[in-house]
Amino acid sequence: MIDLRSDTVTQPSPEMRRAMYEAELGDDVYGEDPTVNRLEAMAAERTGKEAAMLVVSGTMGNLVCGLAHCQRGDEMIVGADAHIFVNEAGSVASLGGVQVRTIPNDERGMLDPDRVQAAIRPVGLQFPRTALVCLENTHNRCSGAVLTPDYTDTIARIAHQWDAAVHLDGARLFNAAVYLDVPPRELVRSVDSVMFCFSKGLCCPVGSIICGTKEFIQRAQRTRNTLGGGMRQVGVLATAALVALEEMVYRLADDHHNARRLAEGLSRIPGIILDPAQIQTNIVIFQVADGDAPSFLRQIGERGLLGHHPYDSKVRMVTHYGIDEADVDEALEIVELVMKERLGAPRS
Ligand code: TLP
Repeated sequence: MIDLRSDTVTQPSPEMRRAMYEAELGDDVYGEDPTVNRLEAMAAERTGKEAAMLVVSGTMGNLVCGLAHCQRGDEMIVGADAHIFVNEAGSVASLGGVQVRTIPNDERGMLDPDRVQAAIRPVGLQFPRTALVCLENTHNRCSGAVLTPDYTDTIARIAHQWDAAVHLDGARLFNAAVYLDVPPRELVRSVDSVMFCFSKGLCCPVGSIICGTKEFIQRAQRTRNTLGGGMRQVGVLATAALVALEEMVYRLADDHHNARRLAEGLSRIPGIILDPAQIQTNIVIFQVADGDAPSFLRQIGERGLLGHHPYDSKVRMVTHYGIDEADVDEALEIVELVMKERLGAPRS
């Protein structure tokens, strides 16, 4: 099976498994797990923030940050295609009483600065307080598009002018850093909090982390505990994340190369609609001309290739650790065969 559904399907590397066996452990709810403490210090250093806190998942990281920035009745601005809005079960609204206001994001995952400015509420008894603006880098539903540091600074300047905080869903922050060839701290220099995931392209089995000021992380620790997210000897997971930060970041360039190869090959197959120039990182989203993504996925699945159906008539394929050029070429052969069948052309 060539599994391109997501980079979440990655298996831990042999070094991670070894490190998990040997990790030095303590009770992290007492702040006594030395491996977690080392990981949190390293994550804070990599993002240029004062402190960090390990959480179970990206979803929990975004939620904890949303709850730590916002009070009940506050409003938070997010892009209409943001993972926070689309894929997190309405968590800040249901658990935090936070009103989510969406504005459109363009196909590169960007919010128009003028629209952000216009969406921020004036101060007044009748209005919710705009407490938070969220960005996503790389942008999942926009084919892994990358936001530059300058763009993020522009949005942060607007938000901060009106006393709103900025949170970055950086589930794939390191993909953006590798693509732009900048240190991750440059990408988050103007945001108040960032979440990034170890369990996507960085190949860990579990884990995400949030970073921000010391005061923010102290508040977030209370929120994480409220959600039942305090973990005990969680150094067994943190140690894999340390391996990820030290050894798995630079190989993301291979995933980007393979995604480019996949996108270029797909764009040459009749009936596949895709502009390969749009692919910057490891996510390839395309359309099948007849619009029936579910049956296309069924057909490629029967031949050993898995993709994901994010929405509409779209298909998503994600490259990751464990997928090499030969897998990409085999995936292309399968798609070509299936498309020939779908378009009714005789088999070659
Ligand atoms: N994304 C998953 C699915 O939920 C769609 C995937 O396969 O891509 N932010 C972004 C931008 C994400 O893409 C994801 C996961 C998350 C947050 C949530 O992370 P987890 O799955 O750890 O809760």
